Amino acid sequence: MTKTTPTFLPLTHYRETPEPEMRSRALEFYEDAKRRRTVREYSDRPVDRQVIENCLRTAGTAPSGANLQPWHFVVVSDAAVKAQIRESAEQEERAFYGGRAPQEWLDALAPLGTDSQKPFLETAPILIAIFGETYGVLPDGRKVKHYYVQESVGIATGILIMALHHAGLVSLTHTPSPMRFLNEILGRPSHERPFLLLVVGYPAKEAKVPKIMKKSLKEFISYV
Ligand code: IYR
Repeated sequence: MTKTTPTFLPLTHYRETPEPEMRSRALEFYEDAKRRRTVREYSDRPVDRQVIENCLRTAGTAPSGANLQPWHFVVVSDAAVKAQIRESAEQEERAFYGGRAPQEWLDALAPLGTDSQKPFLETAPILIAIFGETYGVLPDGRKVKHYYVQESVGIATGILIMALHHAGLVSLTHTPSPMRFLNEILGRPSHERPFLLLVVGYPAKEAKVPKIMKKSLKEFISYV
């Protein structure tokens, strides 16, 4: 057992925002966030690697259980690897849409118009496979247990989605199930669990999105 004594630093990076500015910033951020749409039709236009890396740096600022940062992101742009991922994902999706999914689930998905075909897995320039690490491995090989992996990776992924949107890209959270094939294709160890596959790029010229609604505030908050 090793116990590290904490070191504290002054909170020099905090900037106080005057309330009127705070109000406009909050509103402007919301106005921008609500323009974001999940996109399933992609252009093959390449995206700048520096942009992707800065968005990933942003994701890496996420809070996490004991600050252990239990995530790993694989940035896939290789056409052959994307083709392999598409092949495996569509195999699972055919099973899902062809009987594995209960009717209730299929009914819930109906407004999105999805099916087992996932051409975007090849068309989009970038797939980011996001893994949650159940434990970390120190340079000497010792294992360090991770905590709140799902929560931590979920938060990092949410921040990544907003960073990509902020940069001017679109994305799709794709979760073929099961997703273990990602470990094999991408050579990741089995203590890394695939969390989701984020499809990233520019929308196709004629991209369409389903007509769906977000809940209004009063439907999802309450005060005490
Ligand atoms: N993974 C399938 C099904 C699917 C499930 C949910 I929950 C969605 O929000 C969307 C799709 C697919 O990608 O088609």
